[in-house]
Amino acid sequence: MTRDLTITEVRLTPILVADPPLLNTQGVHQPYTPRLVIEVVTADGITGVGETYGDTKYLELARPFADKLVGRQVSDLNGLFTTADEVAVDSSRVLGQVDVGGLRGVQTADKLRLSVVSGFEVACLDALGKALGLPVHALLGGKVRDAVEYSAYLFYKWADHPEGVPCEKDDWGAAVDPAGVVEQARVFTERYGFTSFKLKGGVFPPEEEIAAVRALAAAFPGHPLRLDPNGAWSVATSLKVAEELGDVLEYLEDPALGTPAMAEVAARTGVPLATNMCVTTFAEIKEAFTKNAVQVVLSDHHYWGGLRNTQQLAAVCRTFGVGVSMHSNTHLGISLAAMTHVASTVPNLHHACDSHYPWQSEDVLTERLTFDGGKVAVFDAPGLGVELDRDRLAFLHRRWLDDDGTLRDRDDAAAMRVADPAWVTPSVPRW
Ligand code: GKR
Ligand code: MG
Repeated sequence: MTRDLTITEVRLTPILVADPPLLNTQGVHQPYTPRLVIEVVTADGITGVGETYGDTKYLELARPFADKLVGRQVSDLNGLFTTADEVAVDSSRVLGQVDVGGLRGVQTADKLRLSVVSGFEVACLDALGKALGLPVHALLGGKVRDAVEYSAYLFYKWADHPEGVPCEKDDWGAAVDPAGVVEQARVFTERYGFTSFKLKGGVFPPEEEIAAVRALAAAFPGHPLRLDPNGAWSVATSLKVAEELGDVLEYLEDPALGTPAMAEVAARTGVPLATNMCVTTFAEIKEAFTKNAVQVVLSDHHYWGGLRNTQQLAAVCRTFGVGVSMHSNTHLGISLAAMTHVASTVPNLHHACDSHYPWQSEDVLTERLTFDGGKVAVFDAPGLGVELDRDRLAFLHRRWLDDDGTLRDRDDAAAMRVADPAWVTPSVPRW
């Protein structure tokens, strides 16, 4: 039977999803975080779904991009990139790594475009898979594993958002010291069966975070541990932490900011360094690999431009003997499904991937994805294997519509200022 794969409609639904008060070096998560749900509809009435960042700067690009896709084929994945190049990026959105104070590296025009393209690529793959009766992993060449392992993503955390701030309650409690971090890790293992742990650091002075990782090592002997301060430390501090935790760390993630600093650290420690901050684009690979600055690159399919670019990154890493795994930001089940499909196809994936998903109590799917023994089973149903819950989507969109604009752009420093009016984004290195 011949299918008509022409895109006849693209629907964009910005939403706000509940987020607990998770701490990082820049501040604290807002009570709600923006995401964008993308739907592409084909002439045959098949709908594919994708998800990406929902802040204004992404919506600004997604809207004109969506208009350009009507009339094109969902199978024309390469065309997504050339079409995206036609969308103008406001120059005020383009920032360097240090200026942006962001947690995801430089913000070039291309990277902003790729972050948008990724959500559409996933939606097109979902639609194409449904049309052909094939799972997304089959469209990517086929899975090489039946389940993908994830790590418990531990955060320092307040029990609640600041008083008076409208929010959804969570049942995780506080974690602001080693005992709290170990307790959080226990809950993660009980609920999801994770066996490796990543602690988001850069929040407290390094000695306190070293103590937390030591406490984790004592509570979970032999389990892989990682610490990620998002580039908050100097080279000297990074080396000190590496020395003190070298016997228990699987890797240190972005201890210092930028490739030159990471290269200095890497040259003087045997602890592997991972990054989702200094290698976030293909253009950044050459310098980082030549300087041997990183031993593991954490792809985020959102800003790397999708699932096929993630496979290409994995191939480059394999060529240079650099490890590859996956980073995560706040995301929902559509993205977890997409991550799982692509991760299932990467032969050289030797580290558990990160996922924020357990922190998200809300989703836009009829059925949440589940972790069994810390793993997500790879779906074999056509497309991504997930189904959109339209009522939930409408509810979360209504929240976005009702917002006065303050939550439509993620701003961890602004959220911190609600509790501490004197808070300014710390300069780097912080310690
Ligand atoms: O959600 O606070 C957070 C994280 O710090 C996130 O924004 C980072 O992008 O998870 C990330 C990381 O590994 O750096
Ligand atoms: Mg990181």
